[in-house]
Amino acid sequence: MKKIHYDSLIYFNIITIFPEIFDALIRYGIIGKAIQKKIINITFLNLRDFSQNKYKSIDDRPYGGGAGMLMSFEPLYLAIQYAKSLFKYSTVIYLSPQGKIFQQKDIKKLITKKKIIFICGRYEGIDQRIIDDQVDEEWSIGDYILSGGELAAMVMIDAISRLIPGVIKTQKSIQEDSFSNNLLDFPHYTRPGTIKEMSVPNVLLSGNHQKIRLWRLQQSLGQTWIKRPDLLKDKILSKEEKKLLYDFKKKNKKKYV
Ligand code: 21W
Repeated sequence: MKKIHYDSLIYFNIITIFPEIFDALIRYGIIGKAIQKKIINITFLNLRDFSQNKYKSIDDRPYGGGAGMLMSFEPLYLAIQYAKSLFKYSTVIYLSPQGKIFQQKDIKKLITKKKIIFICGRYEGIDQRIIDDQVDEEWSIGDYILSGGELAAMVMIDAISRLIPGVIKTQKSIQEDSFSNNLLDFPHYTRPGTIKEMSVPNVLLSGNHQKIRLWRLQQSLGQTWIKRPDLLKDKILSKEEKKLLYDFKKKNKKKYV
């Protein structure tokens, strides 16, 4: 095997009370491989190690009262300072339901950052003064309630890492990924050719690559129109794409209109 050197190394530093949760991300699959290959680097700071009291507590009561706890100010502040000293010129990201919703198009900008510190909140969140004074960007992964920021950090790290050269084998599979062209994927088929009287579309067996390309593009446009019409609203279609979608709609009129 040829060894290739990538200098596009990106450093993710994660501040969390549950570093073990990240085993799911760092031990398996594409991200696990990328860490082994040293294309990406992930380190953890366990917030409990920064607790100054004898109980090692990392939660505290909110001023103003009410249900639920907050993360203690001091350990979190100390952890951030330590992370910043280890990884100079880092971007500090706080994962929270109040953040901007993370989308594929946001990765372009995030990938230019060489060092990112993720703060994973637990309980009801963190002191606002840390957000105001220490956090550069606040991100959410969607409108649903999670138990903390760890899953969100894993989602962002996974999505960002996939676009780093060398993490995924071929640039082609990145290009062909759903969302890179703002369309849903086309249907895929593998062996057997026929099962329970369901057969693979003939065009895929034709060997005619131009025809196959057009069929797949038409399916992508059609499936997007059926399942995610919101994605088509912002998309400018070429003449060819307009025709393909028009024909798809005509063929599927009875089924969907
Ligand atoms: C969820 C903490 C809800 C606090 C209104 C006023 C990080 C997350 C998280 C969490 C609340 C992300 C309330 C999508 C997420 C995260 C923990 C607030 C009561 N509501 N992206 N008070 N969803 N969530 N709960 O939950 O840390 S990124």
